[in-house]
Amino acid sequence: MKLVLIKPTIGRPEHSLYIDEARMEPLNLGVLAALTPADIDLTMYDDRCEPIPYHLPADLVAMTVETYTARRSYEIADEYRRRGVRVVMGGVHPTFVPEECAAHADSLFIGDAETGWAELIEDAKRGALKPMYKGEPGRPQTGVLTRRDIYEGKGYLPVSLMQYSRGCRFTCEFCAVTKYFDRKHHLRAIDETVREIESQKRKLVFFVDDNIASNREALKDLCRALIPLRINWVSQASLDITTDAEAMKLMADSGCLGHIMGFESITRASVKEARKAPNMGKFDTYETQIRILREHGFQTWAAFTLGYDNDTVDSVRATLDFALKNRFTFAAFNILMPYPNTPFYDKLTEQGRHLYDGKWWLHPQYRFNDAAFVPAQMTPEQLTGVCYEARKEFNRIPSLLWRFSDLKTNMRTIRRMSAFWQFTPVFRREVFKKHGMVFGHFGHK
Ligand code: B12
Ligand code: SF4
Repeated sequence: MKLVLIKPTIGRPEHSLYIDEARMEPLNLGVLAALTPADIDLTMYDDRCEPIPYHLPADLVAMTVETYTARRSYEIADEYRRRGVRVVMGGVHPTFVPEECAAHADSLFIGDAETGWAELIEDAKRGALKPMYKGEPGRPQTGVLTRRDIYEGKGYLPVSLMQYSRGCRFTCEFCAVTKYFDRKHHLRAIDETVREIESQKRKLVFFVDDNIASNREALKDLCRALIPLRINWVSQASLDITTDAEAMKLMADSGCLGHIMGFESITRASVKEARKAPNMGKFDTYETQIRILREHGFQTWAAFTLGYDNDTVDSVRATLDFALKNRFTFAAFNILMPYPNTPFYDKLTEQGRHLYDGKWWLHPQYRFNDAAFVPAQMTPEQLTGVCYEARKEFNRIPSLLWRFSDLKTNMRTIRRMSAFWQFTPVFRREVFKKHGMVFGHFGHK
């Protein structure tokens, strides 16, 4: 049986083609490949950087689908199915809105693939696919190493993606992770995580854990195991970890360069509205947390979500000033987005504040980075505009140089300097390329 794995792209700019220069290895497809029995002939296509060769033989197509890539996924699936090829979809979007995806797939996979994928493959071989399979969210990759051979030649950023844990104990209102993992945090065995690092050549690792700081003791155990490996690593961590001096030191000692950290908002009222518990401790507009991060030399990617009921055009501009003042290595000025099956989505439904019929990801008029709901103190256009303005200002060349010249973080060591120049300009370019993108390749239809 010939199995084709596909990572769909989001879409394309209004009048040109699009290649995602910041593309990273699709870990879920490497895991899926590893879980696939050895007698299956498999290939992976990444729609972010190569055309899908529909004409080549395929018996089963398996796609990973997020809300942002749903529209494009349906286009690809429809084309394969028109040619008589069976399609299965899995990932966060099919798990949350199966009824929508079912119209474009022969079979859906709900939840994590570790349990259930082998059964699906067996059924596919016999020509007896069931309409739906369910895998329980749980420990990542028990006994399985990611198949990295499928990434070769695809031009991914030079960083190896892997996972130590899944899920998060917090319940932020906008986050899709809480419902998916039901607030549970699942750990991969440390020796298997170490084996995964040793099984590949790169010395820079991105642990794509939803929140690597969700279980502090487990994080410390990981750091202790990483120290002898002499790698550098980055991940995603909640800000409350700065209150744990031992964890901070262990992270620094084990080669951590920094994290993507959800600051979300610089006003306490909005942090409360977001139910962002890890940011709610002593609220001195993050002065203490940022000081501690800087003392450890962390290169922080600050993530903001903008458009809370307390937010105004001026508060978004103040967020930009805050990000520049603190010279973050990178900052994402994301508009608060209603992802399906989140408490934020349900709140907007109750309040009748959705735009684009509540399905922005399918709407032909919706463009990447547009507000998809009616904010309380701005028009949707104002929110879209001021967030774009913040991205533009933050990414101006003088701002890039100002951020780089921080002796405590980006200029602290040669390794950090090179990490800054290797990644920040690419992310910066993508911000502009992605802005206003049409979803799918035939977005106007
Ligand atoms: C790492 C990561 C990133 C990386 C991307 C890395 C890469 N390879 O490109 C970075 C930081 C760049 C990123 C960017 C963004 N991300 Co992101 N990201 C993640 C994160 C934390 C982990 C994903 C991961 O690799 N997990 C490890 C793999 C092994 O697990 P998995 O993907 O869940 O796959 C398992 C199952 O879902 C299932 N499965 C998945 N696909 C399939 C397919 C089949 C056929 C089957 C059978 C099973 C199956 O089996 C897998 C193994 O168990 C997730 C959170 C999450 N838990 O999903 C958010 C997440 C996917 N991201 C999200 C978002 C919103 C974004 C952004 C849009 C943010 C922004 N505003 O810019 C961007 C753009 C995304 C894009 N499509 O271009 C949201 C998506 C919400 C949604 N409803 O779709 C998530 C869920 C985070 C959240 N808190 O809500 N992201
Ligand atoms: S801390 Fe991060 S991963 Fe955890 S629920 Fe909040 S946004 Fe999601």
